[in-house]
Amino acid sequence: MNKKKLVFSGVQPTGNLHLGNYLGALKNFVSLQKEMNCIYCVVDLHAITVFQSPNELKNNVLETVASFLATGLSPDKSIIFNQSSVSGHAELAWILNCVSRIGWLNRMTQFKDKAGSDKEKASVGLYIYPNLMAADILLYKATHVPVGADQKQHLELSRDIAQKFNNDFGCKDFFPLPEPLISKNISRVMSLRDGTKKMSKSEESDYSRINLKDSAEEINKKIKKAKSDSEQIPGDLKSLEKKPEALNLINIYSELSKTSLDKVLNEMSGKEYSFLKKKLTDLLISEITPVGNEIKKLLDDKAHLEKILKKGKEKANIIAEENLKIIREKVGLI
Ligand code: AQP
Repeated sequence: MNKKKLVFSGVQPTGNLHLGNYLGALKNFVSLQKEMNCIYCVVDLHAITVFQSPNELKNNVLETVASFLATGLSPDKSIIFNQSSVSGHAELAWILNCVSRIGWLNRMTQFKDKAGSDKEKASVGLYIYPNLMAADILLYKATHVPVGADQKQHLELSRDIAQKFNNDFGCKDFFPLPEPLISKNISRVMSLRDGTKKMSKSEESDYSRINLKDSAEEINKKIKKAKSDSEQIPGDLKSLEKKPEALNLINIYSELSKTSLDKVLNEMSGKEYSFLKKKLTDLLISEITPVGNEIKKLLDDKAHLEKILKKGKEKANIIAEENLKIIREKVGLI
């Protein structure tokens, strides 16, 4: 195991995890735990930047842990815990709020997307969310962060914050500049209804996404209803690029079948989208439904999930406190 490299990533407990979270993040998490020390966090403090019903939030935290385990994360190999249980995240976030610049946050596109047209009514937490994300990563001095492409901008901000901290406090190389690990093939899974928007938990229509807990019947229905194209499948990528929903289906198929995009287009060229949809449905059912069944099984034993969080919290807290002690000294806090 490479001890120098440390992976950190988080997932918000904001509802059912979906195919985007699975292909963009979770699958990467699992393969990384074989090679590096990894810390995976259920980021509940991020979730509350948009109002969450308290009871639902508690359940969603446990469901996110169950999803981690069902996709193959192991508490013996990785540290698995929830963000609010290690108070160092909030403490470092405050310090970094004072390092990060308003101009930097003003450029964050996720805030613009999530706050919508009435930005005055968005929570302050939603605005400074990227500073908390920087704190999550830097608290452990993580070197690598597996994320979907949607988080690339936030990660660049984390690097800027790390660099400014190192400069401001005269401690070159204290915080490593974290590297994003973004899946090369499919970094952004798009909505099944609108190929220009990413697949998301908070999108109103359940038909826009494949949830990890969807039954075979639901997957079948959603793929049948997914927007595609009335023309036949083209043989070249250029023509597909003008049809984002069709391209999204092909991309998902290519990823799940572990076949290059060129090969898939060769195979599918001239065929109707119904042909692709049938094959994609079969692949999704065989890969996703076992994960969903495992999540449901794990949720039957909530005490076990809570125990995993508690153990993870203890391990995470040791690293966090060790680093925070030095950070406080560097900033001049007694
Ligand atoms: N559509 C996606 N394609 C690829 N990767 C994705 N991720 C999320 N959606 C896609 C990646 O999954 C990890 C966890 O994301 P998150 O749940 O913490 O937050 P998010 O990116 O805001 O995801 P959602 O589904 O859109 O949640 P809501 O609707 O609650 O905001 C991240 O690594 C993310 O990149």
